[in-house]
Amino acid sequence: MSFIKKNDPELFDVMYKELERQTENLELIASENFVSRSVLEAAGSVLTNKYAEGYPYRFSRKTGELKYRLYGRYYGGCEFIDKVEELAIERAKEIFGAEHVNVQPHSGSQANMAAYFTLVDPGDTVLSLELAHGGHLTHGHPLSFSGMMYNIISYGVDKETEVFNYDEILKLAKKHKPKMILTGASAYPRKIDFQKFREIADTVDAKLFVDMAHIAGLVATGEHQNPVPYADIVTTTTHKTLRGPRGGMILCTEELAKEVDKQVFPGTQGGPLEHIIAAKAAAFHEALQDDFKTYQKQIILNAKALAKALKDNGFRLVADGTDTHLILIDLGTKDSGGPSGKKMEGALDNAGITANKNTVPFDTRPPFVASGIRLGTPAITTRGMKEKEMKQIADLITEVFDNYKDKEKLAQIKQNVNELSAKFPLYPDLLAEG
Ligand code: DSN
Repeated sequence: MSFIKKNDPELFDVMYKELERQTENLELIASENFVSRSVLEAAGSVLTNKYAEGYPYRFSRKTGELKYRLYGRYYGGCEFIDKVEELAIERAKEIFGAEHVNVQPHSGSQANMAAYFTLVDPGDTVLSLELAHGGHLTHGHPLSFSGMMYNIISYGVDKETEVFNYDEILKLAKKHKPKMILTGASAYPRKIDFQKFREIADTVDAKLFVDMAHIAGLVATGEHQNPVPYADIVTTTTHKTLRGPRGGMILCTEELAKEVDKQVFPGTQGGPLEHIIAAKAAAFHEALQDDFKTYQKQIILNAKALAKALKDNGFRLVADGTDTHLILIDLGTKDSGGPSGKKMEGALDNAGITANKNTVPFDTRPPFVASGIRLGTPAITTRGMKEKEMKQIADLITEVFDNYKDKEKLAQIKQNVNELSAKFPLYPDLLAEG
């Protein structure tokens, strides 16, 4: 950041403070991660200068076949940009075994919008996961385009087990006859059976759309069932377990390729962010290496170890634990006397532990207060932490819970948090530039 430091100290100051925050704190937000220097370099490269509306390929008018470099761009000078985007596409296809990939969505929400536009028409019925049971805004929240444009019928988790009851989802599908079924979650700690969802979709002749944003890294290395063989369209972000830059991506069948591409550009976006697409290519290269498998395995080992230690310390976990990267602590209702999700998030922040409040299934509090805390292990696993540190982190979280009103105590806990973080250096050369 030496140029910003020299030319714009005001901006440098806050950027450097954010670097310190990421370095010193414990990052437990389940959807965040720390990218490699290669990904950072690509995201901060001259590729940001280039307009490249269109694609590095065109569908042949005669056969419909997709061909690379047939002047699918609306601007000149795209010969190297084309190669960058091809690399990202081909690597993503190899990782997930997809017939067609669009790497241009600027975000997960935009990828989801293009998927809806491809598969359903305004007013159509969509069976989708309830936000309070782990779904995402774009899965049908009334204030999102998805809730505004479609007739959303929500399914949730079973009240007893807090996991999906596929028989109940089938019943809902038979009753409402949706044109599309959507699954994938932002706060569901257990594995999802995409094959079962396909069977349900086939029973009612619906399309299946899977948003695998949270688990894409686990899917990439076989730690979670791959939705690609089962879904008509799969979307993902690239910055969560997949550990790439902030962005989105769509994977689909050859049959839907043309329509998906049309709905991304010009349907919902203009010029692609080619520097981010280069960073996606860099991350996909990393995802194809052997050590990425080790990393994804450790994410789950860490999540299981953290879940066990939290349970041993007396916390109740939604769905009784995890088999992914994510844990949802139920802090109890207002009457049980503990902090709300909002208060616990604030107390954790004061202790240098970053996490987010989250509703739990059948929550009695509104989403901005919530009764849960969502935790995830992708970022701390990237730092090199293992099962031993998970026990320490569970104890630190427990101390915060027990002292959530005591600012002084929280400041003391923060010192222990910072000591633990310091043992696992992050971006040391960037820090040295300060
Ligand atoms: N905001 C994301 C998350 O934290 O899960 C969802 O895309």
